[in-house]
Amino acid sequence: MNINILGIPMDLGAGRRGVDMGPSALRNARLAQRLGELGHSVRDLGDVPVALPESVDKFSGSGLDFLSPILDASRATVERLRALPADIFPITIGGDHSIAMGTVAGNALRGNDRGHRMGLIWVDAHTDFNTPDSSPSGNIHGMPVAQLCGLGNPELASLAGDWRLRTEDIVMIGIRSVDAKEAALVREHGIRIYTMKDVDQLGITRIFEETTEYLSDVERLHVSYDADALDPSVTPGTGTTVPGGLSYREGHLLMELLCETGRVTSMDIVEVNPTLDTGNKTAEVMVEMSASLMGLRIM
Ligand code: 4U7
Ligand code: MN
Ligand code: MN
Ligand code: MN
Repeated sequence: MNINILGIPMDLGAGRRGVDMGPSALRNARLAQRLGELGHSVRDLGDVPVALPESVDKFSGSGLDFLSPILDASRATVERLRALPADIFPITIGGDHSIAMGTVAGNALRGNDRGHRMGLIWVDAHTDFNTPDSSPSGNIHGMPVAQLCGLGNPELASLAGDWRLRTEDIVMIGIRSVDAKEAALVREHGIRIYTMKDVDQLGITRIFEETTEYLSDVERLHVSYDADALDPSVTPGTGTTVPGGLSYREGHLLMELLCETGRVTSMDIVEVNPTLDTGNKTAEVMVEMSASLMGLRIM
């Protein structure tokens, strides 16, 4: 496969600094080489420009912290991705999870200006379905999925023009922290969610089977993998850890099974923050997760 890596060194959407170093940490953990060893042809496209928080006015956008520079970086992400040929598998590396507004929109528009029907598998401790009104923190990395569905801020909602992610094309896995108003929104919009309780009760295999069946009609499939989906003992280097996450094997198994379907067309790796890590452990684990999705087999 032809894989293109695109870095988005964004920390404007998160409450703490350091996640902008995620792309460096993942490159340092040999992401491109690891995928190359699996037989893929890998090209690194470098980084999308992202403003430094020190160099911009935090309140320049209407009401949301760092709205203007996040819009700029998201629009640049959409343009980079939509220009890629259809046979490319993009791996976008963050950066905080606000980058998914641009990555999902850009991948949806790739090869079709009106946008493909896109399935989204959101692997995360959080549902990231806040709107500016529901958010307790005001941090945009807690809002990308709602924004992609057209809720919340109208500028962030129209990164792909009129294209919208359909609420019935989303599956979330690993969930264990949802804010009160956010929970009401997620229920109202009928998002398919597998909490950690479901992971314990059903197991990843059953969840995988239900997920692929549920998303059987979509044209493209994007996996957005937040490092905090995994247990903090596995991925300590991330800003919003929540105990009781996916085990190392559960995280891998989900990627291995998704790989076998041959249906996944793009992926994000997000929320790796080397300033909070033990060595470069979190980036190394996330590189292995992406290798599993791209065909790594035990034997
Ligand atoms: B991440 C939070 F309030 N829900 O909105 C919020 F708990 O991309 C956390 O999943 C969001 O890491 C976490 O700020 C965003 C909070
Ligand atoms: Mn997230
Ligand atoms: Mn999260
Ligand atoms: Mn986080």
